[in-house]
Amino acid sequence: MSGTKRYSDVTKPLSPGPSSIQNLDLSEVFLPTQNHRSVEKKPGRKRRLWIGLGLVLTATGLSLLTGLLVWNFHLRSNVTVKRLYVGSLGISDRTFVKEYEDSSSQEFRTLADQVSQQLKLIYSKNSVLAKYFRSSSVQMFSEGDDSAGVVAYYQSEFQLPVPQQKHVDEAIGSVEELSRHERLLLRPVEPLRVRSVTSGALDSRLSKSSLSEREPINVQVQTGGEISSPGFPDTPYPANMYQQWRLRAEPGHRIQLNFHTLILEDDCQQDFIKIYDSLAPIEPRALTEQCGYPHESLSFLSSGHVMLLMLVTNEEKNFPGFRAAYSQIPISKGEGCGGRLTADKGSVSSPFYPSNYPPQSWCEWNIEVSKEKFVKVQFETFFVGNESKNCVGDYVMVNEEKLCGRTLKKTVFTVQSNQMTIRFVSDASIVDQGFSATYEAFVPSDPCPGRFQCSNNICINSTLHCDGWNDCGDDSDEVNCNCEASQMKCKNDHCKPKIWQCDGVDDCGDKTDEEKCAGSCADGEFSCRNGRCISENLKCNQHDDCGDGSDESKCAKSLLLRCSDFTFRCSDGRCISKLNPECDGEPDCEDGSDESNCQCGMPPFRSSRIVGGQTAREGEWPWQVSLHFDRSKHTCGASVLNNRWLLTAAHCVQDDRHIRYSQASLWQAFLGLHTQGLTNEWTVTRNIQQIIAHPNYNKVSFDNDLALMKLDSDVSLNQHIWPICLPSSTYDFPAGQEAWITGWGTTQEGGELAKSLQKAQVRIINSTVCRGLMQDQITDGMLCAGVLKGGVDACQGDSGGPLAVTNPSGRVFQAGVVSWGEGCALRNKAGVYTRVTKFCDWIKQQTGV
Ligand code: 4AZ
Repeated sequence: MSGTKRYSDVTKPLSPGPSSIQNLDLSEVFLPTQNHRSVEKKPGRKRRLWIGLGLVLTATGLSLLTGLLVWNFHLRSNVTVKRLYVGSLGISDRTFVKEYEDSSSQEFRTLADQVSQQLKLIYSKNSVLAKYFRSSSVQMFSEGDDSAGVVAYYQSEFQLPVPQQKHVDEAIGSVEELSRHERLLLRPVEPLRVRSVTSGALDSRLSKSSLSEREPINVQVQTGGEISSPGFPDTPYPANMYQQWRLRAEPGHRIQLNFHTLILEDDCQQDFIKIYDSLAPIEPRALTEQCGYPHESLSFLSSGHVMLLMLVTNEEKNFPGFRAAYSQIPISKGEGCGGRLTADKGSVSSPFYPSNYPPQSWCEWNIEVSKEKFVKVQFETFFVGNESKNCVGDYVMVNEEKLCGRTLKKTVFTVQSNQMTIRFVSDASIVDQGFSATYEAFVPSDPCPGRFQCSNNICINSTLHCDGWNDCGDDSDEVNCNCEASQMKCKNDHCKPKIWQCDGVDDCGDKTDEEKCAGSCADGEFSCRNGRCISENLKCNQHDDCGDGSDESKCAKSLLLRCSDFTFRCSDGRCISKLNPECDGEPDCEDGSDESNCQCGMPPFRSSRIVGGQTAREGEWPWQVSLHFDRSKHTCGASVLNNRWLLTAAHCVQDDRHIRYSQASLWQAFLGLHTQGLTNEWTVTRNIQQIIAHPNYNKVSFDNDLALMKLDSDVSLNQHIWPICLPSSTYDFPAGQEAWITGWGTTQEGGELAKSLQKAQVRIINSTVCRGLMQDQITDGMLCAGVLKGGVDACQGDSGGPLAVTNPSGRVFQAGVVSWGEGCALRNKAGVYTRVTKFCDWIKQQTGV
């Protein structure tokens, strides 16, 4: 099989050539100038001469421009370009023989010839295609999906005028339809029974003349294995190249391709991978395109027994590349997709969830619950195709309602009957992660037995009703409440815990909980971070009225300011007023230093026990580390700072009377781990070479509870092992902000360690409020977070792990290190964390991170 050729958009200038600009007849365009002059007032002689000269020049310019436009139009409409279309043609009345794999065999050439003639005949049925078609060549054959038949992969060349490109693309698109109706096309030579034809224009980025195409790599998938980009993991991938991996499984199977690592340049115009549900890069069969460091599920499935992976790189900035594992899965009839469900409660999800669903899937679940009940379904996650009016492409159908897009406005759907049909359909291209949902039967008179029903039909625990939190998502659990003694009533009738009053966070939503506070600013005033009050009108006026830049920190434009504790310092030493400018996707410093060093904090998956938490998804927290002591069990958590350094708590590495916790050689770090005791291909274990506990760690107060661990050798970063971003010392984590804690700590005080990594959401708590809650034990180096109504917290064994906050551009920063607390998850108690921003300089000094 020969590889695909280079695809130059060869331009063929017909007439006129560029020299004809000079040949344009300019004489008549001078006329208006002369006419014009005759109606003018009489200026002086010299002035007249200048005006005349000016007019002549203007007219010449105009005529040249007109000439150019005419020439350009004329030329463009006559220039023809070569356009290549890649396609596949299924033949049902041939049986695949080994010789078809050898392009020099007689059998290959005979069938290739027949296919080319067949294509010519197909194109001849369409006037547009017939006019511009030049030739076809067959690149390879594969066996048909169900072992019967043969699939030919070909390339057809068309020579067409530029303006016709769109029409030809459309006509090519219609070939699929055309061939569907006319099965026996070839006459007078031996006819081929054509089962299907699919084709599309070649991706234009493959036409760059600088690209060097490598020999395609053929991969037999049967026994499973791994593929990786050239040079991985030791050197970056080569520049300017185009490599194909052609994966083939046994007929009757599909291929699963799981990326362990995928790190390319951010710009898909430069470097990218593309996966096709075919052996050739046929655009209507493209499943995905990826570049940068993707955050989505990187597990892909084909519909049949072939798949193509393509890597294209350009000359600059080469990154590590990828490593992916492949395997084959038998295609069975049911495949766990669809069926009859008769239980009163259950769950459904798209095929292979949380992997991306395969193309051309069709599943139908028929739910039938007890006669006197109705059914409701709640979607937990929903990533199904693009949102469009009629959901063309991939969709979910709940009874007659079609759903598509990448989150739903409504998540609960109810039917007033005991039957519900859920259908999932995916088309032939571009796949996504799919959906997961739970369904439940309910008695019509009591839709949420024992629970509270929100206006959006979600049922929540009754204890969450009127607790100050918007648990329904539409606030319906927080309206019309009778406030308890421990709560205050906001003007908008919401009840909020009294301890949230005057904590600097607008908990009510109408600021009533922040009014009439000692030292608070009056109405119409802005409260600066340094405590000053200034008029609201002075905000964002390009002047530092607060004196700490905070009145200019959330404005469209950032100011260059005198440096203070609240201003970000660029590498060039200058300070800017924008709050948290680092890694927010916008260069703010003149030297761009706020956006350098930003290859951190991107979790690979979009996220939809610790106490009160839930099991994390595998790979969701790639910076989370499990520290094992004395080769026994999990003892503390830590976070990945780079390929050599971890951050943990100093109290984890303090000797006690019997045990030398400070001895590096007794510790082991597990990176990329999800379940304790279950290491897999993603997990990396390292011994610890060095431990640096903070020199001012205070055993009594837990002040400065921070330590660094150096691994005994570098780890290679990948989708399962990735550093979290360290904030600069001026980074602001305001009270009320949502944060995540993760770890394998006990799921209740004095309980058992968790087996799988747990995650839980907490909120940053104002330090003044926290001092009140924690008997004044909170120092400037500590940060409080938690859920004051109780039930959610870090606990024993979570120590050393990160308190993580996502910035608006999706990067995750480490706000704290799990340090201490009074018990775990108690009501009106906070979890206490080491405040990372206080220790940036120390960390940098010790590790260079
Ligand atoms: C611990 O012992 C621990 N509730 C960590 C955090 C908290 C309590 C205990 C916070 O590692």
